[in-house]
Amino acid sequence: MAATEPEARGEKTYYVSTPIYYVNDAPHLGHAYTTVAGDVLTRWHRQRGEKVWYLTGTDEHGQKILRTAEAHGVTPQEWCDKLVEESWRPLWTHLDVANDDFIRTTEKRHTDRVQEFVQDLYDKDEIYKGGYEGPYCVSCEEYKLPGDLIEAEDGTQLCAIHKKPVDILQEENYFFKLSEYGPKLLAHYEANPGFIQPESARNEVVNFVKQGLQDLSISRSTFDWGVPVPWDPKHVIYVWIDALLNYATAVGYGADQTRFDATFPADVHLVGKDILRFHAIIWPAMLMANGLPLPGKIAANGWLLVGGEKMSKSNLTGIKPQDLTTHFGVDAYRWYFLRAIAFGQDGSFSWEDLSARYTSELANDYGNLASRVAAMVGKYFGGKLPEATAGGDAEQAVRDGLSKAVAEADRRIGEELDFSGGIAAIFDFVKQVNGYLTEQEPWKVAKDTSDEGQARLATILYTAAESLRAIAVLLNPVMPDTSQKLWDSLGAAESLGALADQRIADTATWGRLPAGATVTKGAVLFPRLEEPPTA
Ligand code: ME8
Repeated sequence: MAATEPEARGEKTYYVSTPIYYVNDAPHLGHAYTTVAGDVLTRWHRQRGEKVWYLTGTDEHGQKILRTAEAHGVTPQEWCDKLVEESWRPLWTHLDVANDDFIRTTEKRHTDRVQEFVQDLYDKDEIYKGGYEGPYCVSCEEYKLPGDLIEAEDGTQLCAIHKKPVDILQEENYFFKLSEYGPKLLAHYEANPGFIQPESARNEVVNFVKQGLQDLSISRSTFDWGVPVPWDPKHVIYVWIDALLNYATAVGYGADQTRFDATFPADVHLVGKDILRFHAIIWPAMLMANGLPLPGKIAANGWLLVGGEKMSKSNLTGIKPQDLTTHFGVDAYRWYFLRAIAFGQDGSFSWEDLSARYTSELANDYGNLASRVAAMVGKYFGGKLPEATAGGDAEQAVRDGLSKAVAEADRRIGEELDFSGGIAAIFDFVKQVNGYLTEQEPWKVAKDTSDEGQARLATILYTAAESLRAIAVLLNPVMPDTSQKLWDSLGAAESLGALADQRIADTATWGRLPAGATVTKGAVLFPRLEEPPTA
């Protein structure tokens, strides 16, 4: 463990959030993509020795949920309780997601504070009563602008995202003076170039704000499934205002000031492109209006596409993560989407690509390296890691390769949220170690029974095992179960302690595994794939 705990050093908690998902249906690959990315990011920062808070949860109010519950003949609360307990929480457990909290917007700890926040805005004259008529997409839970609509062949106006007809709503609502925040938001984007990631998302937001913002309707009076407006309970608070506030209420807003100050604002809000404007425009404006600090970064991931279309709950291309984990295992699943798709870009998923990468990179490159080294330490040294010499150029090249991989993975994953680049850097090192073994041919050196020959064999196998020690640590945020198996097979816990306590900064320090460590063959990391199920 680090000498001083992060709390004692007075450091701000590294706080990462996922969107809180609508519970109108069960989660699909798209939701899991964002949530696993956040899990890898937070696990990485934990291994840096930082204090971390990882928040996810569910968005349970609004018309979309209400209509779904009605269609199923249950109350919205009953519907949400069932979906959360039967589908959402179990999936995150299944995928090894180590979230620190799970907030539901129907919880009192949330609803009370949402009312306080909105009341504060009202008292500060940031909210007024007015009327509005316009096209509304229930799937987005959003009034649409003309540019957000497409026309069906029969002339019906459709939401461009959901391809579903919009409703024309006319309501007397409360409005937040969003239009006043355009210049302040633009100044913030300008002063903080990393605030919106990637660049394309940033440009989209900047252009949108430059066109001028309209005030935002923040209440609804035609249904009551929501948080009542405190000064006028015939209205409920617009589901998006309610939802965005989860990022504050979950970490003690209005309830535990010490905790709030140590955690808020989020360092990274992970979101999909669809909800970028809510997070990069409305949320910062709400915070500015109430004098609260703004988040560090809004990072938008691209779409997972199936057959060229965005995968979604409503268009029935939603594939369940469990369909894949049953076949490929949880770790390969976690690894695949981050490895194969540049974060921030759209990416197509295919069974064939996952299968091919599983076999070549996980089973052949990584799994075989681990099993070969364990087998050779077993065969030639009775399963005790031998004492090594410093070796020569070949060993120096491996040590240099490791230093490079650690620095690059730390920068890319820990700072830039470039998961595919960071994982590629680690796998380049895996390839390098494989290449080292192929060149050094320890199985041939083993035949030389002289002291020199045996010393050389010891050095080669130590170099490979020590490299695997580092690989286990570096891949732990991505594939925790596999890393644990490898850690156990290297006998590392006894000498180095728990895998979760290993620091990224120490990873490149050579010689940590002590001679004499017990190396066992352990479980096969990536078993050969079964034939794919036929449809
Ligand atoms: O928007 N590819 O919830 P939601 C990649 N409740 N990511 C995807 C995806 C896909 N095909 N489909 C979904 C909401 N996602 C609101 C959020 S936050 C205060 C309120 C991911 O259930 C992506 O992160 O519709 C997207 O933004 C989120 O799921 C939308 O989830």
